[in-house]
Amino acid sequence: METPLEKALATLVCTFHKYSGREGDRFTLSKAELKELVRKELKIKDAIDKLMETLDKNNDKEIDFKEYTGFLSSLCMTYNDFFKQ
Ligand SMILES: [Ca+2]
Ligand SMILES: [Ca+2]
Repeated sequence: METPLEKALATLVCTFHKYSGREGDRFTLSKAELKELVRKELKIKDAIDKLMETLDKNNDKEIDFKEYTGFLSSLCMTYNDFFKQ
C-alpha cells in the first residue's frame, strides 16, 4: 500500500514525464511543454516567459528534471508559508 507521501512523489515524477515526452527531448520540458504543465496542473496562465527564465538555470531553453525539482521546492515553500498564516 502506498502512503500519501509516496503517492504524492509518484505524482510529481509522473507529471513531469507526462509533459516532457510530448516534443523534442523526452526527458526535458520545452517552453511549450512547461506552459501546458503549469496551465493544466497548476492553473497558471501568465508569466510563462519569466517562469521559464527563472527555472532554466543552465540556460539551455529546456527544463530538465533537476530544474523541475527546484520549481517544486519553491512551490512547497509557498504552500508552507500559506499554512503558517
Ligand atoms: Ca520534451
Ligand atoms: Ca535547463
